Amino acid sequence: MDFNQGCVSYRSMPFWCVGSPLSDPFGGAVLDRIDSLEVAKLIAWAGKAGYVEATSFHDDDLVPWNPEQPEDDLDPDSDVSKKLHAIKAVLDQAGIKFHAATCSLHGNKIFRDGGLCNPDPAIRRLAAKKVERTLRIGQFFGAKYYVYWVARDGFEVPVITKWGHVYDFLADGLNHVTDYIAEKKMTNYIGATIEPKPNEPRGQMFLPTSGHAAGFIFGRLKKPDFWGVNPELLQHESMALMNASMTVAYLCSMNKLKFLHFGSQIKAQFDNDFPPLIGPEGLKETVMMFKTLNDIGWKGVIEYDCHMLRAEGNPEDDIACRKQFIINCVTALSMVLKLAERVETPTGYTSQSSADLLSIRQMCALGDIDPRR
Ligand code: 3MF
Ligand code: MG
Repeated sequence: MDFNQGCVSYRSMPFWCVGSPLSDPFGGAVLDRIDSLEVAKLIAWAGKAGYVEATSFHDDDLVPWNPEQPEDDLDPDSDVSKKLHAIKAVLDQAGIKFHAATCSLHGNKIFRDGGLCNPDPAIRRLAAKKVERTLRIGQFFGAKYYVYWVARDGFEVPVITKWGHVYDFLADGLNHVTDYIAEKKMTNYIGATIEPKPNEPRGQMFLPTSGHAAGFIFGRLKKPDFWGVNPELLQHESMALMNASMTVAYLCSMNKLKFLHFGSQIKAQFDNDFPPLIGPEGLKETVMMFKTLNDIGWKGVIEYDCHMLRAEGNPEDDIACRKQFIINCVTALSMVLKLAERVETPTGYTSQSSADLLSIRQMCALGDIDPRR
């Protein structure tokens, strides 16, 4: 069953959001890490309760990776295969769809200087093998998309960066995705996406914005029609002071908005990953983004990509707070859809500001305001 409301076909809640232990650069984990099967059970609970229809994952969210055994998933007797089957059984039983598979090229310290763009060719080969394994895992689950998030593919010290080569490394790494899908005749994938992000606490990324990502697809990839962008809004684009309505409209104009990562963010800060509508700002921009999508007639998947606040992680009951986090995310989306529906494009307005104020009155259902009293 699809959600199918407004511009949203279905809602996806990824493993990494539900499983997150809520650490950040200056604070360790608040919650214990829970096993991937436990995360699967929480997502299955959310599916059965009618909160979400799909999920996504990094390979490392589901099963450990051993660089010495890059094809352990192909052995049906391996622990990895058994675990993948157990996770699939739990989610299939709840009717959860698999939206996207992402290869984690950020978690393991081997990739500390990048994955697909690592200056060391041996690490780039290892990354390619890990991508292949992730594509096979995605095929097993019937994932619809492969996602390349820029992760650690960026630079800290420009003077030593191989500027003449990094974008060739990136094109090779991404073209390998479509080559492998074709070679193995994988039919589950309907597309692949680039997820741009401007920076990590240290380091600037090679594809910082949706504009960079879209340009790279047209300019450097062998199968530009297969590729699109999944912007993370408000978060990633807000880090670079971009506006969400403009980002989705720009991508839609090129038929490149495949789906959306959804959460909230304070402008110009490092990735806050607030749940949608949570935090001190972003309400108006979020509502206007959905109004823009409605105006354009885009319809697609909204995938949450956020974390509960550190303050509300409850180490005494790390299941209950995770359930509440899921409920908060989906409640926020339903609120936004309703608010966006209320806003009409004004005609015959006296000024742009008066049009803007009228839209806020509509959004907040304020009715007429008499400014004299
Ligand atoms: C980081 C992200 C990533 C990507 C994920 C899937 C950990 O800011 O947004 O989540 O969304 O790798 O592509
Ligand atoms: Mg994301």
